[in-house]
Amino acid sequence: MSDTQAIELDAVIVGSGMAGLYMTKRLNDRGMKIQTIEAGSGVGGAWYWNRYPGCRADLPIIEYSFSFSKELEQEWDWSEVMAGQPEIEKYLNHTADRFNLRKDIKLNTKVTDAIYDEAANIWTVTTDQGDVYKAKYCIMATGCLNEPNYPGFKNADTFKGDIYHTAQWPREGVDLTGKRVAIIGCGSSGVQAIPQIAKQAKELIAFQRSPVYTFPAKNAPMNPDFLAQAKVDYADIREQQRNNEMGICNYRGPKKPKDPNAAPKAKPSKKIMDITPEQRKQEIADFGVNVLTLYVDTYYNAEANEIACTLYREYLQEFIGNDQKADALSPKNYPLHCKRPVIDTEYYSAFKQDNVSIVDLRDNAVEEVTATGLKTQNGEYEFDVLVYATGFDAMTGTIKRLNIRGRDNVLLSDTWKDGPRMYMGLQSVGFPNFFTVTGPGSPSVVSNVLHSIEQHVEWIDNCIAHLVDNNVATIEPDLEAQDAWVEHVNKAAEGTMMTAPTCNSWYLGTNVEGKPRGFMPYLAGTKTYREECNDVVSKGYEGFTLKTA
Ligand code: N01
Repeated sequence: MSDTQAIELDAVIVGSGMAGLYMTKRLNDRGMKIQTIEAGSGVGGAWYWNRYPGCRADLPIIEYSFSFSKELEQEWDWSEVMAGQPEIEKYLNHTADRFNLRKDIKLNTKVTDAIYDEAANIWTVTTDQGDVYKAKYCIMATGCLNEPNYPGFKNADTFKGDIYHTAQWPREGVDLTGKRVAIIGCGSSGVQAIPQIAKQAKELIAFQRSPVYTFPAKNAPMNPDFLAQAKVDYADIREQQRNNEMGICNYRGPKKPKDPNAAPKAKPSKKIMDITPEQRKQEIADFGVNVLTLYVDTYYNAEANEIACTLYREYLQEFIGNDQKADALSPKNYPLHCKRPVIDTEYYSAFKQDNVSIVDLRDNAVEEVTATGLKTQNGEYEFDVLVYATGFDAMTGTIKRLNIRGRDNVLLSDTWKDGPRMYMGLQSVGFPNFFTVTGPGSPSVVSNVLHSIEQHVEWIDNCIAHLVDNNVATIEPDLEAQDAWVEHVNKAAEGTMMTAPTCNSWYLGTNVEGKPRGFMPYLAGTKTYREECNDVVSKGYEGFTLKTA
């Protein structure tokens, strides 16, 4: 398509998940000429793609919902405490309709290139449908968990049965009734899918390389009185979320007046090292196994962590009863709190079913895929359906696969070859007027991500308004500020279990072969981060260079 056919815009937004929808609304409200481009056939991003059985939120939905519209808060009724994927997808579609966003969203379209022309100060964005857009601003709202990760097993394409990835589950669903199913992986996706698949399949074999520490989700149907009260309390709930470093306030309903005669309520200890072995067991008995996540010392003290891990394995052994299964399901060799927390609904119960078995890959690696199943070092397994629950090339995967070229035709993926480099997770040096919502170096996935999305979208929107109002042509970070920020992000994660030498995770990029190891999100907390972002603005966009037209 020649330049004469290019569509001129103020901004291109890539993606129509939670971030893309809200970004579209904000720029729309400003009267900007925009185009949002979406690869899927519907809006919703992660909640559009991840439609595997059992997929649901892992935070209370009252807090994992948009806060930007009081009307939306009041008119939407949630049916569960942690809503499932269909309900969240419906909510996001409602949001798109409610705010008239669809007119700006082009579905079934993938961005292929985004190239900056310095002389014209314009981004040219092209798509696989032959569209060419020319825009002053380019905003990546592509999410942190978008690019599916497939293990590079030998002969992967020789399998004759059906193959699915949890992150690309067919829209029409899959009937697994009576099938022999294999599932590889046990992160949040595998842990949610296994109990549901176990209900349908004739046989389910779970192949696990790093069994998880997982805790009961405690999901339940939404109590209508609780929801009604939450609607009354929303302003307060949001305020409390803003004052919490995770963007979560654990709303429990209205505060009840204290009974002066009531006995003081027992609380678990703060540190596992402060209590005796007997007290530890007693606290698990009193408060449930979730208590292990409450001991603060387990997050940074290796000895405290190992005590918690041992207690976890004992709890598991007792719950499962079957020695082979308990042993294969027991997380070992890496600390609790290394990977993203996993919560579940009846995950371990599923392994008590006779039709569910587990193959421990720790000393028994996958050798190859065969026409009828999988061959590991110690055995061969046959099945009809292969499900990859093997996660994502997280945080950088999507952006690095695009042909994004900044000043001097420099490829973004080249500048990120040793790990992503961004200032505040918002912008990279060499890519003026190019923003990333919840980019590497921001709290994003180590917080209530929707809370972080809203904060980022609002920051970017206000920034663009500032540029327009002040006749600023470009904004771009300074190299020193970016280097210092990357260092600051690394420091924030130092000494935690998330960067322990025995830890591997998608936060660190070690789940993808060849990806450089480095902790990508910013761990200091969303409240701290918001203050840092506001501080940058109050100091005249400190660390950024703004050039007037
Ligand atoms: O992916 P994961 P996920 N051979 O990377 C295994 C969000 N999410 O899709 O740990 C054998 O966590 C891998 O093993 P290992 C949430 O943020 C949220 O489950 O690398 N196994 C691991 O067990 C979450 O953290 C919800 O040794 C291989 C699994 O595959 C994030 O998405 C629901 C392998 C991948 O686990 C990612 O979760 C779902 C190989 N070659 C997801 N390669 C909510 O609840 C990988 N594995 C909102």
